[in-house]
Amino acid sequence: AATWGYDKGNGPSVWYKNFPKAGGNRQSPVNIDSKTCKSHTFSHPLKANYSSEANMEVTNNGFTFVATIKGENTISGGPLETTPYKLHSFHFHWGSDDSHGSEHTIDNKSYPAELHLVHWNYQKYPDFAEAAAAEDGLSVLGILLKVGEANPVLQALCDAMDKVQACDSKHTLDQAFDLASLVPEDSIKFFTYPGSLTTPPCHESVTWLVSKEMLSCSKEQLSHFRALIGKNTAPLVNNYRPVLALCNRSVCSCD
Ligand code: BO1
Ligand code: ZN
Repeated sequence: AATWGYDKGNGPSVWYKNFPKAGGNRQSPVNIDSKTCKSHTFSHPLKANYSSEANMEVTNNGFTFVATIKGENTISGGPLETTPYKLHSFHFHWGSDDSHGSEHTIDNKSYPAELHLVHWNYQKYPDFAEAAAAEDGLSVLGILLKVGEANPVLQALCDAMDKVQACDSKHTLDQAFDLASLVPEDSIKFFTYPGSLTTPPCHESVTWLVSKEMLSCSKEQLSHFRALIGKNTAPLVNNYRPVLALCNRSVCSCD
């Protein structure tokens, strides 16, 4: 049996038994209280320097839908200052209906899904796995999905999801994927706090960046996420970790 998952016997509430870091005090996700977080102005604006990815490979690994990135795409500014972090992969978390599915919540409100663009401090840690365990190793840009208009950039991914409905299947996109259209143009307005991987081993290695701008996604598009099959032949849904205590941390609001 899998050592972790999102089911009753192996879900977030018991992860700490096999992955003790999950019981730490720098864990993610958290609720972001937009009214009480402190505003902060960093010296450099947060900017993603993304381009288009040819032959992007996507996988249904039974836990999520993940795209692995070969090209050089970086993010810097904000709490990362002038250190570029390189895009390694992106994936999503989602629910079984529109009322839940995001990992972060804003003012205690959940959204139907959340995109995670995972970057690593590649100049300091050439190996991603090493970065994933280092306190300044990773920075994840989280973008909440809200129900609304169908999103053309997400549609390319929804079409790719249909090719990897089976657990542990892969597909290579035959059209270049425009990574830049996933993220807000120019400077990104965001919340930031120090946190962790939201899945085991829950390393406390992530500078979290949660975009204030959301992506819109139609109900029809969300149905493609929920049609993916998970490890146990059941639909892959509710692959999110509920929020954890902020403990001795604060969230900064940055425009
Ligand atoms: S997330 O963005 O916090 N949901 C997140 C969670 C896990 C990973 C990246 C981002 N990556 C994991 C890999 C594992 C590996 C671990 C440590 O990093 O999926 O295979 O063991 O390197
Ligand atoms: Zn994630």
